[in-house]
Amino acid sequence: MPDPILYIGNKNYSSWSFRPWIGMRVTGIAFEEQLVPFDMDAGNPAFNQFSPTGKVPVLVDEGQTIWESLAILDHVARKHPASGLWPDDQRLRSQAMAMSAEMMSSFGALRSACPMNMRRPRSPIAASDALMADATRVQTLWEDALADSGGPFLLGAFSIADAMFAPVVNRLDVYALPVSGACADYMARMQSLPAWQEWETAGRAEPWVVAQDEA
Ligand SMILES: N[C@@H](CCC(=O)N[C@@H](CS)C(=O)NCC(=O)O)C(=O)O
Repeated sequence: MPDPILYIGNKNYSSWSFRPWIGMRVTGIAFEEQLVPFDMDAGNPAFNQFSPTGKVPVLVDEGQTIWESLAILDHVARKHPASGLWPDDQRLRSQAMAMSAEMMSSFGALRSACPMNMRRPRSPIAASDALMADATRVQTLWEDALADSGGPFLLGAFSIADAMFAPVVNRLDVYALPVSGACADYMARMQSLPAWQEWETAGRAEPWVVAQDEA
């Protein structure tokens, strides 16, 4: 059976693409990568050739097209239970799902004011109350999970929860938002993963600049 194909956008900017990519890479799930760069002016017409929503990421596995980052992670986690992407423990699995669902549905101020940007020089931006509230909630979530699990990742071993929050690690870092010691340590652990380094190095080397994502 051929490896599934993961369609992604620019590594510098595409936060939703980063989530399944790092989840699969860290846990050693094989896939073929197809990077299709953003064409924001034209509304990304190329994405419509493989994506039912016109968005990335998309996974094509055994003829099935799976869209939405969390659905892709769920698909590969169930297919590869030894990956630990979904923790074995029922309690931890529910926590991973709750955290991932909150990531999908929340943090609008953080997401819009601070686009993921792998090559952005670290510098602060004017932070609104809504942005600070999002940054505080994320850190409460991380601190509680790390204290409960003992680390080194949110739920102990690397899981879907870490993959879903990976772009937030970049955002808190490059926009120099205030972070607690426990969160700074967690961010450093994520950023030193070989998979993270591989993605970031490739993102930094990309030639494309998307003006609207340069906050
Ligand atoms: N909820 C979707 C969000 C996907 C998404 O918004 N992807 C962005 C790239 S990070 C995209 O394709 N944008 C292109 C567009 O909206 O035209 C997911 O989790 O996969």
